[in-house]
Amino acid sequence: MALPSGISFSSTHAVQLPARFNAAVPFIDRHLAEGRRAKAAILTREETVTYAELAERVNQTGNTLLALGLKPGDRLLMVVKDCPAFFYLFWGAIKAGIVPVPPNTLLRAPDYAYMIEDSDCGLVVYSSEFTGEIAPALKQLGTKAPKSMTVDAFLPEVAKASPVLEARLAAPEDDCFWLYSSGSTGRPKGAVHAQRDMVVTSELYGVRVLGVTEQDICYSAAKLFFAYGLGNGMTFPLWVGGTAVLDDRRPTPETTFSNIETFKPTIYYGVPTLYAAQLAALETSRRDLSSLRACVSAGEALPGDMFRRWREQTGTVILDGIGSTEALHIFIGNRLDDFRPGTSGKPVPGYEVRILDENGDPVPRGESGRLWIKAESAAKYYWNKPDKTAETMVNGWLNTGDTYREDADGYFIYEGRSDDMLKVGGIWCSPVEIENCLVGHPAILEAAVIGQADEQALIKPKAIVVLKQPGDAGAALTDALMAHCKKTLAPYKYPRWVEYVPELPKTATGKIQRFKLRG
Ligand code: 3UK
Repeated sequence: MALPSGISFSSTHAVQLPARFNAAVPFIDRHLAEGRRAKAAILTREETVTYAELAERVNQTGNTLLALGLKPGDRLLMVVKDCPAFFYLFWGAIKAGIVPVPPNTLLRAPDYAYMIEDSDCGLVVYSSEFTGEIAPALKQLGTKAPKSMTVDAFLPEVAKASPVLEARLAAPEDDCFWLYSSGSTGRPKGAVHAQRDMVVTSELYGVRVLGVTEQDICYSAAKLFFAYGLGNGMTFPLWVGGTAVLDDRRPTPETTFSNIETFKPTIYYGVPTLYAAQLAALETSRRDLSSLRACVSAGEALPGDMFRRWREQTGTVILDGIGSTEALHIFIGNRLDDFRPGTSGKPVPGYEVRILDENGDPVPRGESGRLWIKAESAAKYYWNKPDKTAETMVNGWLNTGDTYREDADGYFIYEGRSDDMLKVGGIWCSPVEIENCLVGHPAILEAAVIGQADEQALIKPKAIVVLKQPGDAGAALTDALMAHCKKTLAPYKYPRWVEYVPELPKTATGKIQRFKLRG
């Protein structure tokens, strides 16, 4: 399909955009002029939203946000489940020049209190399911709390608003939306993305690697708040005039297979943990996955064995690719016509990649080093975090924090994080945060958390703890510690194993040496 008018890519895959631009025009409005008014943009178990309806809701939402007092440049924190209102809020804000910030919806009140304050947002809109975490976050902020509304209270206002909204034009490099990214220490960082970034990921990875077209029905088990899900389940289909399938439930083998059977998507996007559970389910029941032309995996490395078992069971390949919140989407990936199981594939055209040693020099091919990338879709900076920005974004290059090696044929092989961060089910997990939670339990003196492979070769947190009373060790305490973490932290962060030890290895300055425990 032709690119939207005024947008082109050079022979080196560099994007050219109009000097005055708003991303909502090519992703939303263009489809009306191109004859897709009656075409389904979104399918859910409850409703179908056409492109005409989507464009109208987006305009009404932009007008509602402006009427609520938000001004261009203000932030909208949207803690919204996967449903059409996510699209309305995200694009309505962007079209009106307001900056949407969709955080992870699995977090806890203190995380939201931090993000509300850090983003200095003018409004919080949240799905009523998350009231239990958002209400205490707002309460904790007292008089500093911004205005807030549930989606249920917001939508009737949208229905009353004018369906006409002029897009607020900006430079392609101007701030457009943020995504929070978490680090091993310290608070989550707001990665600030520009107007042009979604154009770059949708065209370079969506169209040129996956070959997404207007005929595709895209279904992402990874949620929209995740940069991965945002591309898979929203920007890629909207870029080509295709269709997105949304489901607000927690993805399980049952929900994902039943969605594939009902909506017949052509592309399915998952994470390794879910593929492992789906493979286990396929051993006992047959499911009809014949609509799929491709499956994609990201978030953590996909074990080669899972690639082979999935292909045997379903006849489709799983294209593993590495992306990040900062890069917005996948920058090294396998392709339908060029893949190697157990690797992340090859650089996506338009992305430059380098593997460097500790001195910043390129390593010889085959040797491992730190992966740096140069991306036109890269976040410009972290909000309010100049030190983190300077550490991660250097002369237009992005430090991924990953250790990689390039094999003799140019496939990139993931070798682990350069720091202690864990990827659990594709989502960041800070060992320090889990350790702090464990130490909050009355029985615990000290704790260290490391990643350990489960029986599927996927990484899960393991706690190694020193007790105040060594005699307390046992299955009952292990259960209590797991329950304590599930209740205090986002539930996926709880330790799956607890080992009791008399002491932890530490540096002279008292820092726990997690690498010694990894053994
Ligand atoms: C790790 C992988 C091995 C790696 C993401 C696709 O995961 C995404 O973004 P995050 O910011 O995390 C980034 C980090 O996750 N990782 C991601 N994919 C892989 N490691 N193999 C993989 N295939 O440490 C990376 O630095 O949460 C993934 C698209 C958009 C994304 N934001």
